[in-house]
Amino acid sequence: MNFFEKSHALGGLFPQCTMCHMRFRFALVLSFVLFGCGGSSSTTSPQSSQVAQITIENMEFSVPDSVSQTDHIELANNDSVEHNLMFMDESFGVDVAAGKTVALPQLKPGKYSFHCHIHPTMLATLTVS
Ligand SMILES: [Cu+2]
Repeated sequence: MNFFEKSHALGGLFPQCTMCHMRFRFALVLSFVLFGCGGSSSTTSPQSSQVAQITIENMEFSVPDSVSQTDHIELANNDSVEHNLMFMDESFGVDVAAGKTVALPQLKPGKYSFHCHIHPTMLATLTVS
């Protein structure tokens, strides 16, 4: 496709015609604006939240180093016996059956010490930032 054919297809019969050029430029600007709008709407996506998992294996809690208050916190029991996670102040507690995973509520920043009330020697602390 040579220049004349390209101009003909995009703008009009006469590539030298200023009206054709203006129309072509207007179409370019219009499509840029439309694409621009589409792009900006996809960049305003909400903040992403991650999954932070506390695991239980061999009668021990394994806690992630840092958990954000926006994270979805899960408790996964990889043992073959039932466990539990209970805050030391007993404000929250949840049982987790063998091989199961349960969701925990989102937590405000702070340090949360907890234990398994079935096996009181299982102790851990979760830090939420
Ligand atoms: Cu336990």
